[in-house]
Amino acid sequence: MSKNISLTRYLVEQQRVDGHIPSQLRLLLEVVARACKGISQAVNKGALGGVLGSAGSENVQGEVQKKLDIIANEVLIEANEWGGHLAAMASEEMDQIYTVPNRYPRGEYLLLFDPLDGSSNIDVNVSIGTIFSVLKMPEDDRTVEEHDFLQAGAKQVAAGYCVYGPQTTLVLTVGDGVAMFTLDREQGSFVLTQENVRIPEDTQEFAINMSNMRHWDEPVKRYVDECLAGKDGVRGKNFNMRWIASMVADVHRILTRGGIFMYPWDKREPNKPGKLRLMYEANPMSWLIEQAGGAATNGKQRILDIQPTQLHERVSVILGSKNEVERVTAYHAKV
Ligand code: AHM
Ligand code: MG
Repeated sequence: MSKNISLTRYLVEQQRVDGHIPSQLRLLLEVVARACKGISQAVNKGALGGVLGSAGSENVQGEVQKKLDIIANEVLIEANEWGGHLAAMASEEMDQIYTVPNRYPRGEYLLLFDPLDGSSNIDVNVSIGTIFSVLKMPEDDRTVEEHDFLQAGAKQVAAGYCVYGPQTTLVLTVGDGVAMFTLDREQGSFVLTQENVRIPEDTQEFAINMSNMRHWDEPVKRYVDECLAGKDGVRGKNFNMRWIASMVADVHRILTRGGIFMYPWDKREPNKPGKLRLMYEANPMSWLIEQAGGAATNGKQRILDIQPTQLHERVSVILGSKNEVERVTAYHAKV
């Protein structure tokens, strides 16, 4: 790989290759990346910036908002509302969609995000991140409504995340494989550090919150029991376990060295399909994983084929190395 390809250059080249991405989408991705740089700075300051701790409010899902959740949400909105590339935005931290104000030109894209995923890790200095998904507005020239966002993940035109860890890394797909960019703080720009990311089809590493084991459904229990049995069990090999409790960090590890991540439906709240949100967590991550040769299902079907019915809809998530995801999915079919 030639050295020092900035995100800007990568996107310009994507635009030139058969017009792979239109200029408005290029602008949108540049703006999202700029917002992520701003969020990264706030995250890095931590206690020095007075940004840690609770904001004393709750979001639409009844979860306590941290100060950084709200700051990250504002940074993304302020960066994106005036550029003319968007029609509307939706966020984990906002009950309703946010339509671009009339005083700004309106574009053809819809942007969804979880401004700061892994909120429980903010105050303890563990990796967190921003997840985003881009859709096209189905029709121009009318008021944007919530149902315009309710498109299956297969319709995404771009998706990615930015992980704020020991390094700040932006990971992106526009449907042409997965590329990773590391923030060079001296240059102030994201630099391409890995192209054509591939996930190994097999793995010996699984990620799940084991404290929920007693609530799991039979197929998930069977899969994890078999992993735990190790070399002496039916799988004939030992498995390792990781759980960071930040989906961005767990997915980043899987894109880097393989693995399987599960946040399945469980019996704690049987009426909820899962904990994670379909539109701004599961869909973008599933597309990245598929673009890197992995798989993502809810145990029964491909996540990207699910037709959403609500903006903040939840979903059961099983994603990562292809053969392992297919195995857990097959266990569900046998129930
Ligand atoms: P959040 O968007 O409120 O941060 O919640 C999503 C996070 C995921 O990043 C992570 O995989 C999961 O919640 C962790 O849940 P748990 O605390 O049950 O382990
Ligand atoms: Mg989240």
